[in-house]
Amino acid sequence: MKNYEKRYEILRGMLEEEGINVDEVEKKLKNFRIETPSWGYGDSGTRFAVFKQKGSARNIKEKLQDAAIVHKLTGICPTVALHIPWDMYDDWDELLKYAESLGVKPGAINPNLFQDDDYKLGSLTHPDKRVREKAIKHILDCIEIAKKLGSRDISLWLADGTNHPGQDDFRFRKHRLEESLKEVYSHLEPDMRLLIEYKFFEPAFYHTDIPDWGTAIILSKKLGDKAYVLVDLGHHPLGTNIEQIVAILLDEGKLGGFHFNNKKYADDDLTTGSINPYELFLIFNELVSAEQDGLKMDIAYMIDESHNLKNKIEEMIQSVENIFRTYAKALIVNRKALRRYQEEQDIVMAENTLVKAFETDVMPLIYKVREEIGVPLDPLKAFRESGYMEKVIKERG
Ligand code: LRH
Ligand code: MN
Ligand code: MN
Repeated sequence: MKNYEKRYEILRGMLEEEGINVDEVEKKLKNFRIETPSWGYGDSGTRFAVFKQKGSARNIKEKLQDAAIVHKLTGICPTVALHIPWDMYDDWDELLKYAESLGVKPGAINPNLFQDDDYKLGSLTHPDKRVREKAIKHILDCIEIAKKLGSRDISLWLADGTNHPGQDDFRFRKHRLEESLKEVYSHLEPDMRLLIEYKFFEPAFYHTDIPDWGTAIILSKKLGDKAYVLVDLGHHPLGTNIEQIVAILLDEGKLGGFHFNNKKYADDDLTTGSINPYELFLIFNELVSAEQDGLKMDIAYMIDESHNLKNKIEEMIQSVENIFRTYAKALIVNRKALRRYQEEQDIVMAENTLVKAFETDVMPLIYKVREEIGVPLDPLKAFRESGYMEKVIKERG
């Protein structure tokens, strides 16, 4: 890897032969940013147990420290999503300064409307107005926190739903949701955005109030220009064509962001790209294609994972690597050839054009970019050699 130059020259030559502007690809890679989640650095678990790891972050400051080392080693993760009240703090100005001193900043603010007994039957959709008002108030508090921290996005996921047919009225709940969201939306600052995250099941097992992208886009269209849809890769039924959803949302100008992770069965929150890397590639293929076609888009690329077995910081770096590498692969798709094969209805060659990019080893491009932005060529190795984990295990006990 140290002498990657030869591999780089060969790859560059091959890509240029295909008419791909390698300087442009490298520029795009340098500008790419991924947000990591505070909750990915703390101890988490399954429904059955929480597994504690030595040295894992115990509070928001320690989570920011871990996010900062990920950014230092990768160069592309300068912001950290916060979850409120998990990351509640009494002096936001001080926290912001602390984050900046580490070289990172708070990113999306995620209101938590799923861990209070009051929300057993719903939050923004709850039959009781008093509970709905409490949920709205929590989101408004989050908007205030976002203002203090300079965060633009409020990322909203609701656990609302029912477990039993007949438990509540679908349409009434929809009306309550629309009314509550309207109230929240009216408090956004002009440059703020509301990202509406859908999920088809869990924790409710009969119906969920925002089960899919269709419901999320209807809500965001009714609300207005500051409301967008957030796609969490783990939130679909098995077999769903996520890349098509991405394409439709892009075409409608309503894709606001991603929660990256990977699933095998349910909302598994596993390492991004670890179970179905080709799906991740096809998603990025839609993003790059839309961008090259000049579509207006402003997308928050965020990771939403809980790391239970692997070392949390290592799994975060691994996820960032997988996302970055997959983006690079999508950037080298020969789009002119693809379009031509589509027009000629040459299905085999059209498909092979995608597969060729997916199977190309793009690491030399990534090494080049890393060298130029001054980060280690191999962030995971650098992390293991840094002594960071040993240090925090001592400090955090
Ligand atoms: C729900 C979800 C949502 C939450 C996060 C912790 O499954 O994806 O984004 O905020 O997990
Ligand atoms: Mn999510
Ligand atoms: Mn999830």
